[in-house]
Amino acid sequence: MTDTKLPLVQVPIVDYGSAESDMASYREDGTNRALQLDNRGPIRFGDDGHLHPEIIDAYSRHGFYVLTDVIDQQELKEIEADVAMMLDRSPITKDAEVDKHGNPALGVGLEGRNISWVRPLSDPLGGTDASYGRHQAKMNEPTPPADAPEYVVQLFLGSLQFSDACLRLYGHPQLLRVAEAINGQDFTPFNEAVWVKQPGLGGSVAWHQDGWTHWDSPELDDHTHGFNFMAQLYGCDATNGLWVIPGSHRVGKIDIKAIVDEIGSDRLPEAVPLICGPGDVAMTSRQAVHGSFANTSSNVRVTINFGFHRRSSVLGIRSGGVHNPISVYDEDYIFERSKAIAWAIDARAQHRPSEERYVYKPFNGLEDQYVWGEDTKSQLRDYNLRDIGI
Ligand SMILES: O=C(O)CCC(=O)C(=O)O
Repeated sequence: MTDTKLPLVQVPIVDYGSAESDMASYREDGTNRALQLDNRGPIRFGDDGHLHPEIIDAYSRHGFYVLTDVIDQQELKEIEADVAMMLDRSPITKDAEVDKHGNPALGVGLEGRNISWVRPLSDPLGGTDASYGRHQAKMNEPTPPADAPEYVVQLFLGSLQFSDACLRLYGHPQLLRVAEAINGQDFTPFNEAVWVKQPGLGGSVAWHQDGWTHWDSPELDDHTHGFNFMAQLYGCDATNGLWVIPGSHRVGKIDIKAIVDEIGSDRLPEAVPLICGPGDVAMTSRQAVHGSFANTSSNVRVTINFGFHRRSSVLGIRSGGVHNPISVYDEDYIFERSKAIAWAIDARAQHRPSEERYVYKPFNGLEDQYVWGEDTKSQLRDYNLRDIGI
């Protein structure tokens, strides 16, 4: 079991039953193939200060990259403490208004979506129409342990309003330089979330590609629908982590259901798992086919997700309906939502004064107006109603 300070429900660990031996070989094979790819290593910049072209090239070819050792021990501890607090303050059960201490629960009274629950080891989305039907095929659902709770927390949305540590990570100067290299100096936010895949309980996320707006655009390229950073608190592997089909972000919209029907299982043969240690940060194209299996391992996986877009992919687009209400993403909408980046940079600079501070071009010269503090915190309330989903 991962050494964790998180308040987690303890249950006996179950496996995939009759599919377990196939799952075990699939995991082993996928892990070997993942580790042979040339898409992992520390963040490197060239002499010109730009992200090293080998990283851009490997990310562009595979649709994901594992940036190793990005987050130091101190920052991991701060993130862990905040995630522990968020779990501790979660509603005592789905739909409850109070936490286990009888206090008003985290997220109660907010308008935006903030906590997502799942039945243990289930796949709530595969084969449904949810999110424009992007989760096309149902995943195999192992039988949960007899004493499992009815629902477990799986996802916190709009997480920057709950966690200063996540906000500070969002302002990480080297990660923001990576975002700039992929999406340009005027990159925009997408959304932020914290995934908690609980040991022996966490549900699956059916195979999908994230975007829905630009698949038929003549300008569609490797980076059109943006990417997510996926920072790992404890690391992840083939049992509890995300799987990705390398190169699948380059070939347009894929008929995942047809593949699953043809092979007769959810073990997509070309997919590989993200193999990460604590403090590694994967970046994954939203266009790549990705998904995760139910967590039948004894290790919790906590991923701090935060995504970014190229401005030209979102400016003037009318979209939403998955992460945010349908809206026109005009200059004002994007500026308002991008304030979170400006506050994150300032929060980080105050907390780590000796670190270089990232200069975010759309707010260059406005830094004095976006100072993080107790009074600005309230401005993040429900900020995710303005997520920029495409
Ligand atoms: O982390 C996971 O298991 C799922 C993440 C995912 O599907 C996403 O961020 O789009």
